[in-house]
Order: sequence, then structure tokens, then C-alpha cells
Amino acid sequence: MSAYKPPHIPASEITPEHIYLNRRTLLAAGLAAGAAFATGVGSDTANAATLSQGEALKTVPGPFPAPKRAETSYQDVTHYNNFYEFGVRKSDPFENSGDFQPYPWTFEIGGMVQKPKTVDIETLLTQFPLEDRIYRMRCVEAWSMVIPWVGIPLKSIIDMAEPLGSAKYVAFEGVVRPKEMPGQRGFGQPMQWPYLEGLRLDEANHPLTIIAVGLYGKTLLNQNGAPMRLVVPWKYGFKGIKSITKITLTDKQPPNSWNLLQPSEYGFYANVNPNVPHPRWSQATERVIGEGGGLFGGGQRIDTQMFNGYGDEVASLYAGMDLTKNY
Ligand SMILES: Nc1nc2c(c(=O)[nH]1)N[C@H]1C(S)=C(S)[C@@H](COP(=O)(O)O)O[C@H]1N2
Ligand SMILES: [Mo]
Repeated sequence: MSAYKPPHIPASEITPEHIYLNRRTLLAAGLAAGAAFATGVGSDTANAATLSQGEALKTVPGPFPAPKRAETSYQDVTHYNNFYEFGVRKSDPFENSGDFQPYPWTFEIGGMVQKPKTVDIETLLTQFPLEDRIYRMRCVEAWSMVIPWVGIPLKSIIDMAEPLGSAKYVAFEGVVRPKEMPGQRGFGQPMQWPYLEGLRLDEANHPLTIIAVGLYGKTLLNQNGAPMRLVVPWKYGFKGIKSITKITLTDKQPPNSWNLLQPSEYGFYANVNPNVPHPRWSQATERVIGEGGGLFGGGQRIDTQMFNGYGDEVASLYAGMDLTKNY
């Protein structure tokens, strides 16, 4: 018999309300270091004062209107995921991510920059407004969701390190923690770790591109890429690398995990394009998760839009490029 495992309870639900608010107020004021004191535990247990999964965040309205389609339910957004570090099935990230510890967290920004930095996630959250970014998301597997992200423009984060004029691309690395990530240990691992992604610098600096730190007004759950992941809404979902540890400015096109695995099926650009079929299936339509049918089948199909509906904003980035070759 296996031992009973209690469900994860976010700290926001087990901390007395007045202390919780006090802690958030401190964090909002950029006094995260004082937060341990506010909880009444010693600073030697600073861990107790860090953020936790599913904790409420103070957000501000973002600059883009919400898509016309309804938001996908919180239940579906958190129970139908791709995150191969926890296994290859859609239910694996939810079921197998309980050991992953996203806080405390630091990430590096380096490469072709004036000021390489190691940034603490809690500091990051006090440094920038946390914007509501309700985006259509389209997976290469031809399903889609509408997700109310909470994010920070990637450009704001990149600019902290002052990129050199010679930088042309941005490379991203995910986390390697086989002890906490069952998909990274044992036989039959689906890919090489860390998970890798890349963008052109102008794509990375585009105002639609964000680092998401939450969704539905709360910090990310592990299965969605806690504590920080990339969101590029005009590209297929696989560009949205989760649990980022490293951001590197470079002058060479960076490798990306899906392209390394299967270059004939997954390119560098991965712009949503209904006119360029995946070699094994059409990209002309998509199954809307949560609208009719079950999570894992059936459901309403709608036509997929060029650049996932964000063409007015991003088409100019690709002027003159053959998008059937640069897929
Ligand atoms: N580190 C990492 N990031 C990843 C993946 C992954 O396996 N590992 N899968 C990608 C794919 S294929 C998709 S569709 C999206 C899914 O994000 P969601 O589960 O939050 O909807 O995450 C992307 N980011
Ligand atoms: Mo995907």
C-alpha cells in the first residue's frame, strides 16, 4: 500500500490572513528581505517567507485586449500540460510535479551583455508591475486554450543586463533536477536536458512576449512552469520554455529542444501557420480545450489563424521571409 500523500496546499491558504497580507505588502514595497521577520520566524528560515505555488499576486491591466474567446478553466489549464521533465503524458505534469521546489529561485542573464546578472525571482516580482496578459495559446499538436497569464515583458528583463549591439538572439535553458523531476531520471528519457529554446532578439523584445510568473492572478503551479516561463503567443506552445534558469544573449541562432529531436518536424521559428502542415498532420484547425468533449478528446474545432491571430502585431517581423522554409 502506498502512503497517503496530502494534496499540496498553497501557503496563502495556511498562513493567517493578517500575516499573509503583511508579507505581501512588504514584498510589494521591495522589502522582501524583511518578510521572514514579518512571519515571525527567524531569518535563518528565510525559506518560510518565500513565495509559494498558487499564491495571490497583485496585478495591473496589460496593454493588449483579451481575445474574443472564453478563458479556459483553471482546472483545465492546470491539468492538461506538456512538461516532459515530469513525463510525456498530459496528466504527468500535474501528477508527477509534487517534489519540485520552485522557490527560492534565481536565474542568470548573461552572454553578450554589459552587465551579466543573477536575479532572484522575488526581487524580480517587486521590480516590475505584474501585468494581466490574456492570450490565445496554440500547441503544435493542434489544440488550443485561452490563458490569463500574469507576466513581465521579456524586454524589461533583458534590458536589466544591457545587451550589446552585436547581440542578435536570446537563448533559454530550463532546469535540470532529476531528483525532483521524474522525467529526467531512469530509462527512456524523451529528450536531452536541459530543455533549450531560442528567439531572435527582435521577437524577444516584442511587447507581446512575456515571462509569465503566474496565471489566473496567482503564482504558477509546477505543471505550468513555476516559477517563470516564456510565453510567445504567436508561436506554437513548445517555444514557451518552462522553469527557466538561464537567459543568454548571443549572435548565433540558438538550438531548441524540439528541433534537436526532430528537425524535419520542428524548426526554429515555430510561428503558428495554418498553411504549413506538420509533416504528420494538418495545422489548419485546432481543438478548443474545454469546449465540448473531454479534456483528452472530442471538443469543438475552430480554424487556426495565421500567427495565432496576432498577425497585426507581428507579421512585420517576418516581412520578405519564406515562412514555408522558415517554419
Ligand atoms: N521545460 C519545458 N518547457 C516546455 C515543455 C517541456 O516539455 N519542458 N513543453 C512545451 C510545450 S510542447 C507546450 S504546448 C507548453 C505547454 O504549456 P502549458 O502546459 O502551461 O499549457 O509548454 C512548453 N514548454
Ligand atoms: Mo506543445
